[in-house]
Amino acid sequence: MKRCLSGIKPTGNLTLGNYIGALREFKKYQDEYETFIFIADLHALTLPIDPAFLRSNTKDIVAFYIAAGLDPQKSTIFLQSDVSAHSEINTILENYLYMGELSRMTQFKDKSSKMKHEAVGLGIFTYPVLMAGDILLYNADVVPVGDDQRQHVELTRDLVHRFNARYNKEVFVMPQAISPKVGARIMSLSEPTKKMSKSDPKGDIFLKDEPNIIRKKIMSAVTDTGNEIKYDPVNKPGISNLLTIYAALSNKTIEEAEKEFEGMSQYGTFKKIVADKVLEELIPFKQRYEEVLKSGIIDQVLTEGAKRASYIANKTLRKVKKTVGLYVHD
Ligand code: AQP
Repeated sequence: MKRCLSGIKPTGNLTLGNYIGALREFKKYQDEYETFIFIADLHALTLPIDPAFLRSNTKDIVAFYIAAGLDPQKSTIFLQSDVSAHSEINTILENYLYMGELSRMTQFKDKSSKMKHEAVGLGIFTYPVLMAGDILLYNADVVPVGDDQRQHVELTRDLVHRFNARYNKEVFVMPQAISPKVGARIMSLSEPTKKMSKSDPKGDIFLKDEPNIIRKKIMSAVTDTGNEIKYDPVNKPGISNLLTIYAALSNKTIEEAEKEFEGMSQYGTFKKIVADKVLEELIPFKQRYEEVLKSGIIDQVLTEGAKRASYIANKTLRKVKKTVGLYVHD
């Protein structure tokens, strides 16, 4: 059976972007692939974060995974920090990626440009190495991600070519990034030329927001001065973003969604329909999330998940150690 792996880092409250670009997609794979979905908690340390928030947000994400339809019997749900092989393989793989390529990563450039040079942690620079290890430990064939993470999966592919060629054998499986056709990059509602992001929240819809807040945010989303509901990300980024959200949640193409609003000349009416669609999806989702939290199953899911994930990850780690010449003994 082919493998699927993905994760979310608990850096902030999850957004509608995380939901449409990633979370909502995961359950589609669990019947066809052996699926590993983790909480990238070590990655969350790459930016300053309050320890109590990190802990509670980690639990929240497990509950969100289950609420989004991941079945812990079918999918392995685990914490990155519970599987020490992630840190171990990171130490090895650091030697196979280069400073030049890491410094060209968009996420590193974006995040580090907002910090004082002296305060840019090493972890944010080497983030793609840890992420490559996450993927390669499980020999993942497919990696469902939103647009912003595709570059890191591409770098992992470069690493696989480099590593397998150096040792002249297929040590690692070549992973493939897959993103939803509609909604791989949801933009901020207040600055629709910027990605909706959980660690830099501007114009975000949070999955934990109350329905009245979500409606208010959508009704006050930035749009342009025209009145046509048309997909035109350059000239109408706000309307295009709302149209994308609507299309993604309705399982429609952008063209189908556009057709639905043909002739409508009131942005207010359009926004109300988008808000209804978002709430139709998020209200029951949040109820399921609350039920999961109440059910008290989270620790058990993570304990089981860590066992299953460690077994696979340690097997790969052992193979990698042998390949590079480390002395592996029983
Ligand atoms: N705006 C978005 N639209 C579509 N997909 C998105 N994703 C993130 N933002 C959007 C996808 O969500 C998954 C989890 O993301 P992550 O935790 O690995 O962090 P990220 O990609 O860096 O996303 P954020 O929310 O912007 O987090 P921070 O602010 O911590 O960096 C990924 O598959 C991502 O593509």
